[in-house]
Amino acid sequence: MIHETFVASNPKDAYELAVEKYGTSISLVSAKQIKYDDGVLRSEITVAIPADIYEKVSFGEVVTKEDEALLTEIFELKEQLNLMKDDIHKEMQETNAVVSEVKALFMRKGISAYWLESMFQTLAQSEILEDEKLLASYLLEEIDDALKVKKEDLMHPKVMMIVGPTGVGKTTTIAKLAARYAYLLDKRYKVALVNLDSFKVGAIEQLAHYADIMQIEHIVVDNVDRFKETLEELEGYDVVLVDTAGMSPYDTEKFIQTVEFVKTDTPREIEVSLLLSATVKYEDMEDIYQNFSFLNPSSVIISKFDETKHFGTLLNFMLLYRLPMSYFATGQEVPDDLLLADKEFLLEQFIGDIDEG
Ligand SMILES: Nc1nc2c(ncn2[C@@H]2O[C@H](COP(=O)(O)OP(=O)(O)OP(=O)(O)O)[C@@H](O)[C@H]2O)c(=O)[nH]1
Ligand SMILES: [Mg+2]
Repeated sequence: MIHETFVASNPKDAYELAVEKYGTSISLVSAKQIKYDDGVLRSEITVAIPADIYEKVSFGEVVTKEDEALLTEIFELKEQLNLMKDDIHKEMQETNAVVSEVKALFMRKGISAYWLESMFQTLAQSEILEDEKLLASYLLEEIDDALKVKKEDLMHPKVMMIVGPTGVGKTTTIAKLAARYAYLLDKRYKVALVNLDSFKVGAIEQLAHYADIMQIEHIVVDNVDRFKETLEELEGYDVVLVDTAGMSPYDTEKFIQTVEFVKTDTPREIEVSLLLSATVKYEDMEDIYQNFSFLNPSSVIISKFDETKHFGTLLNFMLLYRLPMSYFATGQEVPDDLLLADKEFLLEQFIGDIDEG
């Protein structure tokens, strides 16, 4: 095995650079967050590459100097054309009062100029740009189209792992989901809880407390081998819910440990859900997503819906990252404060906020 280090702004991008170069047969050796001399925090990922793959990639194909020069020239021309196109659209947007007004309103509510401008570009010369109400409804429809919902699917047995920053409501949401699957649906599913959080004082008791009330299986696991065994032992269960320790998006050590759990070779695929709080500010949301995306979440659960009236930031995040939403947590009450993710519900909140100006 040969080791090579890749650097990017977050662990996932660094890992993807490695995969892009060497394919998926690499394995992760270490990951660090390092502040460089320019003051910027970067992620360094070291991977091990099988020797034959390393040689093939390093000495395999030879691109001639002429090919390289031609490709660079084509790329630069394309860039110039794109810049010219952007300038024309920008001028049109700046001189149209309806567009400026609607853009300012949506931006005040958290939607990014980037997304709005791309929408206005697709409307160039359309009459929609002449009428504020029409334009606002068009944008709302586009938001509706872009949002994705992951339908609840309990047809097949599943292992659902919830990850997310500290204190967002992972354990509370697991308890709500456990109650929902075990008692509140037409069919009563056989549910077990697995707790990987042996970091936080009281974490074991917190989940055990809910498990005792609901009378469902609860197992604490602190290493990957035991996790694999536990999932095998729980094969007869319909749903295994896995609680994890809260992680700062910058705590690379915990990420590596969690990746090891996610990668565990088990007969059932581990479905990772990222829990995000609706109250987080946009920059943090992006940092959280970029770091947690390393764990390959297949859906997002939004918590603390009840703690804000402003959903623009959340919508903007969803527009850019296009992750399917699965559930909304709307308060502290177990099991009541949980809803299936619903675009209409989210948009209604947003429209309410827009109507207030
Ligand atoms: N208002 C509100 N509070 C919530 C919601 N979900 C969880 N909480 C509260 O948030 C606090 C933290 O919840 P936990 O479930 O312990 O959060 P966690 O993500 O497991 O925390 P760590 O394990 O420490 O990372 C508790 O007081 C919960 O009652 C929600 O949807 N709305
Ligand atoms: Mg917890």
